[in-house]
Amino acid sequence: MMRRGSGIWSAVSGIVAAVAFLAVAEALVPLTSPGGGPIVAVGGFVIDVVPSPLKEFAISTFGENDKPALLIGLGIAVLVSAAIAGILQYVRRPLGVVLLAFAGMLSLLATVTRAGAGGLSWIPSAAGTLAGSLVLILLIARLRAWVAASAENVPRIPGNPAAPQPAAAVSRRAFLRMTAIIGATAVLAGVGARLLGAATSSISAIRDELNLPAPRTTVTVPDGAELDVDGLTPLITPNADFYRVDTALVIPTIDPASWRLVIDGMVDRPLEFSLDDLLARGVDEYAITLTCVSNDVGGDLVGNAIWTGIPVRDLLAEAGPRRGADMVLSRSVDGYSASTPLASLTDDGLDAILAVGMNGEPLPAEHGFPVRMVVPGLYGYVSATKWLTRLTVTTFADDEAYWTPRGYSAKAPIKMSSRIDTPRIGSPVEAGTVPIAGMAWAQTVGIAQVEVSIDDGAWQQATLSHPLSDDTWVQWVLAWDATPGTHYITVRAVDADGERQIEERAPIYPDGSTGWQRILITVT
Ligand SMILES: Nc1nc2c(c(=O)[nH]1)N[C@H]1C(S)=C(S)[C@@H](COP(=O)(O)O)O[C@H]1N2
Ligand SMILES: [Mo]
Repeated sequence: MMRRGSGIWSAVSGIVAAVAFLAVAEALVPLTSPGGGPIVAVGGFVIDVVPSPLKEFAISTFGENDKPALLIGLGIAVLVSAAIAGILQYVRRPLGVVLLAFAGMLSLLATVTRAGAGGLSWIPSAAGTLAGSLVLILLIARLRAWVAASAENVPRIPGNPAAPQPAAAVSRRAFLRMTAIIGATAVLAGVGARLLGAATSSISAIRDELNLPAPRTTVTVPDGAELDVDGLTPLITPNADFYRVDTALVIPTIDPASWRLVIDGMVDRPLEFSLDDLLARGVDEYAITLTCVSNDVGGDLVGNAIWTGIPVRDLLAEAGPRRGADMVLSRSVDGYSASTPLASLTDDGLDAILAVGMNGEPLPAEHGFPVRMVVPGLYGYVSATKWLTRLTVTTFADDEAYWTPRGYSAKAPIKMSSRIDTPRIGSPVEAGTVPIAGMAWAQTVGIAQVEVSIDDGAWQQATLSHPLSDDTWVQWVLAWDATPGTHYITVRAVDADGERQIEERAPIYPDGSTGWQRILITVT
């Protein structure tokens, strides 16, 4: 039986109980599970179980904001379930506590099964469940007392029929005061714990202070490598603008002093390296264009950086891969993994590297600090493991990477593509000579030609920038005599082997998109 108002107040009690749960849990996280508490674990769990098409949708809809969007969605789910738990507890004890304990159990499971979870990582969820249940029981008991008191037939004060019944007023005040105190304390404690955690995780300061050795060889951008066209993507993508794609809800923080790389599996000599071990070998610069398999035709999940690193082949040669191995499973501290053909990592002609620097700085945290892999010509998800911690030499038959059971191809070379950066759809241009310009890439092979067609007319040769290397994209430009009206512009590329970019559209799933980009432009 619910009375007017008691529904809302029981929902509020549920929400206050959930806030108490989260505050107690998050306050214990720094002490017990530095890899992340219930929020991070549940979010990570959702990311891992969400079907691939939904994940594609999230990346294409929210882009770089896919993680905040997930957190907001989770937050709404928690609020709604908490309100339901409150109402349930009011209507039928102890159903609300049962629901809360069930949610706590799920968060505990998500926390202890997370990669890198320690022996104490169950504590925040367990303590949170205890605190939340206690708050829920207390608040709902007070609420019931208030409702019961209001229902009692106490004689009204003569002459003032509107004055509340004394017993009801007392129990009402008791409920509201307790709700406010617990709610405020929980919010303060939760926020305080977060701030304290942020202040003590000084990885960004350590990163800023890390001095990489000077590279033995550097990449210089030759004259003519960069075209000067308004609206054209720069040849080298600044770190701040570099696309980011990963499954990490919070960026892993790794202390470079305790970081180790293990090489194991089918090798004669398992090896372990510290960051100093790697840096002492000497570093060189490599220009490599990274591409995400989720990059659709005309998309921007592609970026070009000058990476500082060391060749993977040298390390593998010391470990001595055994006969029969054909894959290296690279693993991140957060449980992510990628399957890279062993041959791509041992090939003398291919600069597969462990990168420690990006455009002259230590790797930014979101791009894999302190060490990630970069392999020219392979999509990021099968090669570019960030926050790298282990290379296991194995076989495609025996092992699979994060995305493989989720339907993506175990092997995925980057498909040649070309893109129009300017003019842009939705931005009309004035009639006259208009530069059409963009980027084209066919990593490891190189781009030989870019062709542009206006209104499906004859293909015209665009002028190419001088390529930095076969592993990077090139810029292209074509002067167009634009006449008023609407026009279609189509672009396609030819690689250095004489292969033409595939015209037929293919979706991202399962191994990358194909198709020529065709845009409609208005000329005024
Ligand atoms: N640890 C980890 N590494 C990862 C991923 C990931 O989810 N986790 N995503 C991969 C994918 S799909 C791509 S495209 C590249 C993107 O690298 P960036 O974020 O530095 O651009 O990282 C790869 N490395
Ligand atoms: Mo990707």
